[in-house]
Amino acid sequence: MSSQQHAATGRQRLFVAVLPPAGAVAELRAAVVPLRALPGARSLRWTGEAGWHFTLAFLGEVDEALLPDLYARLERAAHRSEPFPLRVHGGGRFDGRVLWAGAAGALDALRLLAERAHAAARRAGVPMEEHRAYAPHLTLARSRTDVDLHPFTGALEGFGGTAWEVDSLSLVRSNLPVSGVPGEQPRYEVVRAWPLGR
Ligand code: 3AM
Repeated sequence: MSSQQHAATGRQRLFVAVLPPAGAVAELRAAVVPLRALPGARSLRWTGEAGWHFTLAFLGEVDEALLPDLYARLERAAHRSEPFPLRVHGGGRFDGRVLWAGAAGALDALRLLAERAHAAARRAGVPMEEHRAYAPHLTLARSRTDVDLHPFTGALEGFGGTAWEVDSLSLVRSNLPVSGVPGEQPRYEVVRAWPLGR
């Protein structure tokens, strides 16, 4: 979506996420290369590594009038959480539709940060869906139809990335494609990021 459209609609599609650093992305990229050569890989829509993230809370279309309060509350949520270690580890799937890489490390801290981000958005007036059990995942590929993702999750089983220190919380805008080209991906843009801890 262009900035002109943002101005016209006064709404932005947003989510809160933890972004892996370049080193973690490079390791995961190397692990994903053989997956993309597996039978059936071509029928999946693979996410671009520039947009790889662990979603903490999906906010949907947010009225821009809510943004100042949302920023303030997310900043406070970030300050309440101390930095914690995380690494990309293994993988899984949501049915036959979504293939993802998993996480290991201080998952309780990640979960707590997700809860705080969710609560911050709700208190800022964003109509949030009920907070479901948080499943840490980094989406690698999606399918429009149910497919057997076991070969892909199996290939990811042994993968364990190097840990890094999660030290910031990011608010990301998802610019949906307007080209009409089938399979085109949304473009993600970090709107703001706040450091964890004090
Ligand atoms: O990359 P992941 O899978 O973590 O799936 C969407 C993506 O998450 C998710 O928000 C992230 C950025 O688009 N998403 C999109 N629509 C959603 C919805 N209605 C949603 N999550 C929950 N409810």
